[in-house]
Amino acid sequence: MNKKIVVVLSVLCALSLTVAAENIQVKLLTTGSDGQAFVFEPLFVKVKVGDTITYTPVQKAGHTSVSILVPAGAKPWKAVPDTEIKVKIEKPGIYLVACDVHKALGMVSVIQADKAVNLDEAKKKAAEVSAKMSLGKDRYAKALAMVK
Ligand SMILES: [Cu+2]
Repeated sequence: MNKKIVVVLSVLCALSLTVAAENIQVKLLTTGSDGQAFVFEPLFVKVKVGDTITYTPVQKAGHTSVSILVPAGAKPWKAVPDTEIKVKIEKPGIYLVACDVHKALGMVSVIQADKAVNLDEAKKKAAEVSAKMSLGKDRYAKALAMVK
């Protein structure tokens, strides 16, 4: 192949990757749209590596998005209470997320980025964390059941 064509194709490829990256919003709510208390909406999000997730505390109650488990090599995060945080997903796998303040009330969420390479580890950790909850004990399991 001609060198110029290779350069043009590489540039087009890089551009299409940039355009394809999405920004997904997850809301932190004291009362969810279905009436459930202390929820992330949606409970489960499937994204691609390179996408960004924005955690927005819509109702203020000290809600804060923190990572409970991230895949190997991914950066953990911890938001300031009642403050939006943008998390760029850079590694494939399962991410377990919780509200630092309302974790015991089952305020949790799960991200799947591309292939669920650490699913077994995530299930184990989710079971440990869920065992200490007083409400919403089944939420991590529900979210992990949506992993494909
Ligand atoms: Cu909260």
